[in-house]
Amino acid sequence: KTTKYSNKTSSETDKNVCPEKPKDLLGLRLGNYSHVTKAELIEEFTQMEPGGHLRPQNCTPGQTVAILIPYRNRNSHLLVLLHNLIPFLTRQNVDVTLFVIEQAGNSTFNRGALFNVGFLEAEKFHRFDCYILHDVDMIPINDHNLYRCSENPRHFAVAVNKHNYKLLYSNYFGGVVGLLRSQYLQVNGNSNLYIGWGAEDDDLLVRVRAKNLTMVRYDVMTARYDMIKHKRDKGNAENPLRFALLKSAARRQDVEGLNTVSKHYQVLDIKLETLHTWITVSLNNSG
Ligand code: NAG
Repeated sequence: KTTKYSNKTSSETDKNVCPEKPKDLLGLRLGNYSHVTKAELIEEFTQMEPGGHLRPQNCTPGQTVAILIPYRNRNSHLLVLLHNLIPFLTRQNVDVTLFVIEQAGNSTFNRGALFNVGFLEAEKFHRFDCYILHDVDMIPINDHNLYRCSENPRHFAVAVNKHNYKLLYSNYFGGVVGLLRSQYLQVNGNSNLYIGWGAEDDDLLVRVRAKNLTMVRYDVMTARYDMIKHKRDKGNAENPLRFALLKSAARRQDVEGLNTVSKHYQVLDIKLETLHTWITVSLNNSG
């Protein structure tokens, strides 16, 4: 089996186009949080093609989607995410490739830069139509929360159990968001300057709005997530500079982001595995 991406849009192919909304979606359901091993997932998900590519067998979706998952040392969370996400995406008829972007070493975690790296590295495989930026601990629990991109960037993780399934604050843009490829380029991706925890997601929303895009959301019933409980990660301390950085978000937007990330990273390894494409990068946070 080899991974194949169609280079035609669905309207150009004679194969039947997938319906925008599949009929057999489950709606709100319970997540599966049982312990699972990678071997068990590989055995269960025979529909996966190398590199973590999944696509419907009987129709062609209108978009190709890449899900980018920044990662370090959270194996059990990743396995639970995949255990839930792969069946969810299968039911949603998504043509999707899963990318894990692992920050190597002990340097402080930089979520924004990892998304930029994921975008650039994913583009070397395929120009995906839609990029979904996904935390490793966010489990979507309603199938109607369709993983596709639209005219405006979407905030997917609206209602999270940790916050009683309510929106945390009106400008919250964290957890899971989706942008068309063209939108990610337009906003110049994420900032690379947020080292440690906090506010890189707020910065992304500033960038979105500064380019006259609006954030869109589904309702709190649809856009529901369970967050896997965990303690603050080592190597991801709260960033004390985040408030100051956030103030200059719009000013920095065009000179710092996707267009400057290449000087911050080095790819150490890329593996096309069954469940995902795994990209290990070393980040040089000082550049
Ligand atoms: C906010 C953070 C944001 C984070 C959210 C949920 C700031 C300025 N923003 O307070 O990055 O996603 O909490 O944990 O710290």
